[in-house]
Amino acid sequence: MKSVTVLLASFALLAPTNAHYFFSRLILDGKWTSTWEYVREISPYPGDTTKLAMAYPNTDPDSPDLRCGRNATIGWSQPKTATVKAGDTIGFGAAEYELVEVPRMYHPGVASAWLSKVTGDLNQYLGDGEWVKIMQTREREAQSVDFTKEENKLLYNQMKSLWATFQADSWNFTIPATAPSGRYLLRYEHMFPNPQDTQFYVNCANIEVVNEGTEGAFPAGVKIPGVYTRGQKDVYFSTYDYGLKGSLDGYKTPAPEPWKG
Ligand SMILES: *[C@@H]1O[C@H](CO)[C@@H](O)[C@H](O)[C@H]1NC(C)=O
Ligand SMILES: *[C@@H]1O[C@H](CO)[C@@H](O)[C@H](O)[C@H]1NC(C)=O
Ligand SMILES: [Cu+2]
Repeated sequence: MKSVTVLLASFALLAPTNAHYFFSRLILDGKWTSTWEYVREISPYPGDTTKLAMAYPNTDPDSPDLRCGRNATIGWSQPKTATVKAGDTIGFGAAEYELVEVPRMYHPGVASAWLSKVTGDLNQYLGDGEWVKIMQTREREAQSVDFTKEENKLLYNQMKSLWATFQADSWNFTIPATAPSGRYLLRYEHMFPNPQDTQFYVNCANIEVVNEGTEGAFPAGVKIPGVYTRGQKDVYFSTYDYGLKGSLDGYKTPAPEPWKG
């Protein structure tokens, strides 16, 4: 009896820790780069000495940590800068960490990518300028996990699989073709909506955009924090309401709309 209890207890422990992730690997030229190679390193959740402390989500929509993750308002780890052509595909991959073989976006939710143009040193930039959204997910799309494949069957969850990124280990998107050449901080956000504490998984990479075609004007953006208000209904809600309905009908993703270039 005792061993059954111990076994159940350890499963209970595993469940929530498996549900966290971070995006430390930039996907560049179709390849996964190393952890923190191009992405600003974050700090572990204070007081948690396990490796899982790195994956702890941000839940304060008013904290500067909403920009690039915990303690990453400057690029103290001095990541490299990735060169990418305007119009090309780039992406973020989830990190490997203890207990998890393939880290995935285990939560239902909305992913987005953002650019902030930097004039000085990328690693010194506080991210306190304007941010322009360039990608946002909602319902399933071509790169969503194919749950009909044998190897993905166990990943399926009827309540959560409506959302594009559910169980994906990475996400790819394009840099707008008219984005002006220059240095940018590229931010990826995976938001797990909750009625109380919505979880924000955010990371930032250094990129240099090279535009060999037609440059447009970089549009006005928003400030982060400031983009979300605690309680706003497209960010603070239960994804189960949609799971029960079996559709995302009536759900509108949070503003601003992505700039397509
Ligand atoms: C993103 O691109 C990388 C590199 O091509 C690939 O390994 C990964 O599977 C892609 N992610 C998705 C969700 O399609
Ligand atoms: C933030 O990062 C710096 C640089 O690594 C480190 O010295 C400091 O302890 C970190 N602060 C927190 C709260 O983790
Ligand atoms: Cu979580």
